[in-house]
Amino acid sequence: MAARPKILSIVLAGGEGKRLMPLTADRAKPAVPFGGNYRLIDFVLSNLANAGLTRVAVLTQYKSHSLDRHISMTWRFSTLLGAYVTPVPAQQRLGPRWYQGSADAIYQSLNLIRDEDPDYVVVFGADNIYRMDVSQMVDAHIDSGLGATVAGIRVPRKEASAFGIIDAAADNKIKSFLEKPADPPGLVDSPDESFASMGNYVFTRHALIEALRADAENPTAKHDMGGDIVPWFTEQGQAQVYDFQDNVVPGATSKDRDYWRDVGTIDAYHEAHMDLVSVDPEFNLYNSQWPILTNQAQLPGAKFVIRGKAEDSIVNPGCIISGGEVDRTVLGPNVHVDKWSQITDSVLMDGARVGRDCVVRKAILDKGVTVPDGVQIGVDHEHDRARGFHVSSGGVVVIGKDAVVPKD
Ligand code: ADQ
Repeated sequence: MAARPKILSIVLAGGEGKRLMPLTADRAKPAVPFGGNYRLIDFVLSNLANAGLTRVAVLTQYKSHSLDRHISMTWRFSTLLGAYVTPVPAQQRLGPRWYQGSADAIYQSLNLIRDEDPDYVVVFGADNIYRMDVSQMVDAHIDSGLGATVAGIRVPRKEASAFGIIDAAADNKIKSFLEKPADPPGLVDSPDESFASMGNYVFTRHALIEALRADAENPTAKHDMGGDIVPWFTEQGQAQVYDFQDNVVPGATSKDRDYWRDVGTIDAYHEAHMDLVSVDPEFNLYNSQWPILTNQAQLPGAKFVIRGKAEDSIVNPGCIISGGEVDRTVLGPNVHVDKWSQITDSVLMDGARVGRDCVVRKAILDKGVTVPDGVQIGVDHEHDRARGFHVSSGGVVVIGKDAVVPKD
């Protein structure tokens, strides 16, 4: 039997996530809580782990403390089989500079590739919500014999300028790749859609090293995976696309099998939460055949007293709904909602406290936010702005970590 190829996975987790402020005010974007008890990075790490890819380096840079802590407390594989997830902070190994871009992050970490000596390198982003059996993409890469494989998905053309856009031949070979074009081309068979890069790649090791060296020596490069490395492989005729539609994950529903969201903005982040809560959800967190894994706190079950109720909502352990009403909302662990309060279309993170007679509408309350009795949030956006809350273009009100909202 031929030896199995060795694979090292690198997760790019150094993104600043400016558009998610204030949720990223003191944590890296991949550490932003999601879905009540997860962090964004748990989705990619679960996809790798469930696919059997268990040698994983997570490159961190920006405000990485809570990310490092989460990874080291949660992602502990058995070392007996050489499995690991290790956070690798920027170390200035090649001189006194932080990572200039995502490609430079890998270039500055080439020692990891030398040490692990893999045949193939999987490079995935850390900020997306989806399920994917990464091993199927690796197999497609190995079969192609090419240097690079880019995961691709159809997205609405009107949103496509946020992505790398792929034009592929019938045999999946990438003919052109435009990173975030102002006027993205539509697909021939579907002009209102474009074929976007998911920011997930598989490389043959020696080809990746060659591309990173060429990039490091190029004075005009931005040292970006999408902006420089994928176009380099495309020019060499060495890049193919892997269509996400071809990926089959056990237990996926007909609704969520193609689900992939970039939650880079407050509105997208809020919308992705709403995708979790309906009866027949757009994204089903309850697929036990491809579990999304995380670190669960030791807490008692959620409790509902004095006619407190929650509908179309996710309520985590430790919550107490004491007389309040919660609708279309995700409550993280240890949230309390008091009498006569109404919470709708919202996300309340770990430890948030809502007093009596409050209204919270279409809002995101970061960890530990306190809402005193009688306060309204998301009812009058002028008032929300005047109190210093962020209001997104889609009308989502965000209150930063540990804030105590002033009494009206
Ligand atoms: P963006 O998401 O805009 O586009 P980027 O900001 O580079 O690209 O983020 C990609 C990943 O790299 C994220 O997980 C981020 O955390 C991480 N990252 C960013 N800068 C980093 C750094 N200096 N060090 C370490 N990690 C870093 C990319 C592609 C597009 C594609 C979209 C899909 O460039 O082609 O369409 O992802 O979301």
